[in-house]
Amino acid sequence: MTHLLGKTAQDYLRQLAECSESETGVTRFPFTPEHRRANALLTAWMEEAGLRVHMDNAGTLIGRYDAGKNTRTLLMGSHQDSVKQGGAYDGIMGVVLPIIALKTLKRQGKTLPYSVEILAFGDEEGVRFPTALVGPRALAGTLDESVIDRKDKQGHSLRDALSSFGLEPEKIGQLKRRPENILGFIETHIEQGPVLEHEGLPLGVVSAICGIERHQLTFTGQAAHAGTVPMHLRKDALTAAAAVTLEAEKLAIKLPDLLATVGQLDVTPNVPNAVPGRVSMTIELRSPVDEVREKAGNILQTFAKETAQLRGLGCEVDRTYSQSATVCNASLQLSIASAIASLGKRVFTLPSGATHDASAMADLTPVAMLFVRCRKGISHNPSEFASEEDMGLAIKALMHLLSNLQP
Ligand code: HGY
Ligand code: MN
Ligand code: MN
Repeated sequence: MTHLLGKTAQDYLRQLAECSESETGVTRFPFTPEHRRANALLTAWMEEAGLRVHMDNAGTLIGRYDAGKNTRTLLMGSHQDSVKQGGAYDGIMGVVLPIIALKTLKRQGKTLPYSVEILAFGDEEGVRFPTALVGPRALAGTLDESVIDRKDKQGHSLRDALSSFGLEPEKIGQLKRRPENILGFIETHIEQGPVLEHEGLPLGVVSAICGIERHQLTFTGQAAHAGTVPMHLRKDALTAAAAVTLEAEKLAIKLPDLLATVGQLDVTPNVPNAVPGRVSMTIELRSPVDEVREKAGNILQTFAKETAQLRGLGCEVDRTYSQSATVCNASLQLSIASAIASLGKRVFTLPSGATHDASAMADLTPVAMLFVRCRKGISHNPSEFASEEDMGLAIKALMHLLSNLQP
């Protein structure tokens, strides 16, 4: 049975991986034709599991098991989107596994004393638009609606993307849920790191999720001929960006619990024989301690401005996104731990250095996460992999949890 459940999960995830813009790995950005195709598959499977399906105005696909009036609702799920050339499990596996768990319980004739909604959020990765977590923030009532006017690289605003997806962004404010009606949010996710594999365990309980922030920096100098302008007369935007990149690395090595990444550089004109006149770059900072992350963000913004001034460049800095660290709910952690123990597996607890929809959901309701072992700890990469066996066990754990949760 466990094997069959895992096989179904692998089959669903294979089909979803085909909803990708790239041939290598999975590239599925929010509010694109690939997102639409993935939603069509998810809708069919949700309906097969007996769920009533709709999409809310923040682009979250929702499948509801209704236990009747006056019942509270357990929320489950994760995100449908991927990074560029990412894997087939990050996010979407956390939508697929609870669907299969509910479908199996239905087949067994089991009913639950509370309602359940499975959520497939549109945009967790924040790769297309310089914002993320719009879906869960809308539910929590924490969405800063000005982010809806942020634009992707092609100049399309999130507002236009939502509208062309058939949604009404002006109604996002109405999505806020009442916490008293919600039992909690359980997110199942591939670990994305090597710890469970190292422990020889298929599943883990997440204790806490790190915080994150992103900055967009733009240096403006002067594009110039690489052979005629002496070094001391240049206004090179890329050397400034390089200085900031190294400073971010230095700071993250010095401060405990800080990770800093410069993952994106857009260089203009980006040719070998011109001094770069303009560079736009991102800095992403993560820490389990919010104060450390916020302090590092301020230090790096100041450093960028000082570097620009010293080099006679223009500099714009913008903290485009931030999400504080989250501690998972103790009682829901225990429910996940008992579900794992019921499978005869050792209970192991670990923190998450990746961020998740659960971080934003924590502003609405208690959250907890079930991690599934990740082959070689590789994620955000086409070779990301979770085995059928491990996913089968995760589905069994979710079924145990659903069957034993007190409303
Ligand atoms: O970037 C992250 O931590 C996550 O995969 N969204
Ligand atoms: Mn990811
Ligand atoms: Mn993810």
